[in-house]
Amino acid sequence: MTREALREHMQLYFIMGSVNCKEDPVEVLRKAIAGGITCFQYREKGKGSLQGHARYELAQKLRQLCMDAGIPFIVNDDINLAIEVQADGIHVGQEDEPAFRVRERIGSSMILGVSAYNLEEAERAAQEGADYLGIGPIYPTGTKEDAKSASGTGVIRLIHQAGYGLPMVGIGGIHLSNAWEIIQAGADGVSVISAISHSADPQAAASALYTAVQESCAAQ
Ligand code: 3NM
Repeated sequence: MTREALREHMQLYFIMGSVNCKEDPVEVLRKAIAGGITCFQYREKGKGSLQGHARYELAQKLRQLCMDAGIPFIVNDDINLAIEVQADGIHVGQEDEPAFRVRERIGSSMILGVSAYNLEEAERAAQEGADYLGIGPIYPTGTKEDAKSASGTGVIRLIHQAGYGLPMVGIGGIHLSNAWEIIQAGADGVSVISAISHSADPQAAASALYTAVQESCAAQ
């Protein structure tokens, strides 16, 4: 996939695992896709998360939905699982395996996403072969237990101005009310968990977020 095609896919990047869902994750993803998400990350993490075969089986089902919809399926952190289900990519945080090692393992055809909290981490990720950056937490979030303190949108501006040219999404505490400013700061899209997965109507939530991102991009 070209960098510009990947940039397009970053517009509304939905992330979840079974612990983030109030109903069957397969149904949540089906609805989110119907609402217009442009990328998906399977993040099966935290207390009560699926292990072993159940983890693999859910990954397979979600992978298939993404394939049918033509949106990238990214696996969080678990390289073996990503390879097993032939994911389109892998996403790693700063506490996971270093980006350059992951790149060595996955080769050049798989997408590599890296989380960064500040300019220094973003620069290292760019040097180590990241294809896109997830910058956060921008706002306070209750979804990630070990999340750092919220940085605000200034860090997105700094990284945008540094000119690495990598597609980038903001993450952490993003909802309909603040999606606009993430794009205005220079991100290519927004990445959310609870704004979609905890919604009573994941399709409507995704659709409204998608429209907000589109409108903010058009106003750039
Ligand atoms: N990573 P919500 S914040 C998975 O800062 C994740 O890298 C973050 O969930 C980071 O959209 C976060 O519900 C949680 O706030 C995002």
